[in-house]
Amino acid sequence: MSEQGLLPGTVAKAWSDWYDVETPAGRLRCQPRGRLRLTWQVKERGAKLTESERALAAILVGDEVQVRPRPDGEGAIEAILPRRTALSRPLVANVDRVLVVAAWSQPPWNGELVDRLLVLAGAHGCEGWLVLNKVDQPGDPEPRLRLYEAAGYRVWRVSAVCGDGIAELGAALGEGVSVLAGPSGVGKSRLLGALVPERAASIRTGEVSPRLLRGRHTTRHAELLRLPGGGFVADTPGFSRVDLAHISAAELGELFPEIAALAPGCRFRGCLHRGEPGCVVDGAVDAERLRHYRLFLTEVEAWEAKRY
Ligand SMILES: Nc1nc2c(ncn2[C@@H]2O[C@H](COP(=O)(O)OP(=O)(O)OP(=O)(O)O)[C@@H](O)[C@H]2O)c(=O)[nH]1
Ligand SMILES: [Mg+2]
Ligand SMILES: [Zn+2]
Repeated sequence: MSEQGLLPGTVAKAWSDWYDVETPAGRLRCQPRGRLRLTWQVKERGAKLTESERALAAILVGDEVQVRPRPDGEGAIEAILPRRTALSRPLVANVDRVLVVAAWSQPPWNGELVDRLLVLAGAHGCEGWLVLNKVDQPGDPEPRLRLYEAAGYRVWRVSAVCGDGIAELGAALGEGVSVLAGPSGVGKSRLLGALVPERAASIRTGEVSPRLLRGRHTTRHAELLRLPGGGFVADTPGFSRVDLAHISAAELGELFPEIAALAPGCRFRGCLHRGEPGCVVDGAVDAERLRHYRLFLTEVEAWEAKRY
């Protein structure tokens, strides 16, 4: 504990009116002191904040805080440290990596969603890792996985059911905050259970607050679980659709590492790789990845057109 009696902590769970904070002294239920102001500022995008920007202005799961423990075992959040990153879906601050989970063969590969999630992770300043779960299933996704590895992504082959690769993945998550993302049924929750056996057993979907009887209500955000070897991990519900708003067309090419690596060879600086003369990506980048890049490009341009 510091001289002033403050403990460092990470917000692990946000309820409607208090926060569970993981500290070196254990997990404390905390309320923010007075009118605590975020040192981190919502991006200056004009005076009017969107709904998601307002959400980001609150204390989030993943925020690093300083807590003053109280004799009753609860605590007061006295300060919030500057936020490094903030994902909006799920709403989690300081995410270091997004584990994009897909299944070995069932449910079938959804490359568009995988690429979307990898792009979003990169756009938020997080690493994107590809985690192929269910290696116990038949099938041969290896050629595809090697393609992602060649592009520069970290790829993991695991089975939440058989335990293959779980210890190695858990060890690699030993620092920072990781979030599981991906479509429904790929085994994110089961993977969380394999990574954090004792805590995951107590987590149920729709878990309700002990204060339910007083009116409010269930958790608002993802919950961070402490991994046995260090670091935190959060599950998210599966989804099939994510938007790429707030990414610029110029930025998008940077978020496909194999395209970014080739771009200096294109004739025009700022080439958007859409068939411009002297563009070198066609034939050099996997056709499916390139198709997704071009699909996302039309989307981000449509978002840009809406903004200006
Ligand atoms: N064969 C096999 N099945 C698995 C594995 N991991 C998960 N499953 C099964 O896949 C199904 C879906 O697993 P979940 O963990 O609920 O998937 P999820 O990604 O959390 O799905 P949502 O919560 O809907 O997003 C369950 O029947 C799991 O038992 C695995 O490694 N191998
Ligand atoms: Mg789940
Ligand atoms: Zn080009």
